[in-house]
Amino acid sequence: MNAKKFAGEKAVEYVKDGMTVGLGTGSTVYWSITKLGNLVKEGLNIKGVPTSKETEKLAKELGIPLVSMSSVDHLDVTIDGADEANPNFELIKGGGGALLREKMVASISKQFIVVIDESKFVNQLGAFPLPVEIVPFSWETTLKTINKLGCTPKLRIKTDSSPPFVSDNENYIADCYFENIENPAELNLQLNMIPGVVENGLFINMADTIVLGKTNGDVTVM
Ligand code: ABF
Repeated sequence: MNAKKFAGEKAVEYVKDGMTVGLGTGSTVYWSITKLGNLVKEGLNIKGVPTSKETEKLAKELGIPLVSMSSVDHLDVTIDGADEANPNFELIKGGGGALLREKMVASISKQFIVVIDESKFVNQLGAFPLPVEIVPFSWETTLKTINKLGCTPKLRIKTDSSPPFVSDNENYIADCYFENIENPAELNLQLNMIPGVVENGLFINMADTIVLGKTNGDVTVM
């Protein structure tokens, strides 16, 4: 059974008529967006703010009305996935390369709902390599500086060729192998102080609700 589908669809219960909704990126929030598309066809009145070109395309295909983030002061709710989440509701995001826009959208949302399957819920962050968005200029220098924080940073390349992966914002992504992240809040600040780093995938004090789906159909809301 599809744990991601259970979690994604459950989160839609928090979306009410007239809301402006941040639409995340990834295969779990896909189910939220798909359900929202069906509800829009049945008359639900929402405005969506996509967190990536991938999500913008999906939302348009489903007929969800979209507005630009700059046209609103805040969002009523954002639903998005995560690569890891711990009991403090600290997240690693960015496996899909959309972390910058995801963090910006989440930052102006009254409620930020994270949808995950149980494999993503961990005691300590870090087994998943931390995505960090960096500018292309002298990326090698930036990786060397990131390395001094105690990780092995690797430039993300396209799976089918050698050129670097390029984000929606025309930047590169470094996947940083920490193994264990003892103090995510401190690391978040340290990374963003590095010249050349645009944003990192640690989401600290941002998630309000975690919806966790299990393969047996159980859904836990935290
Ligand atoms: C997105 O959701 C990314 O930040 C994160 O990498 C991804 C999780 O992917 P999935 O839901 O497909 O497991 O927001």
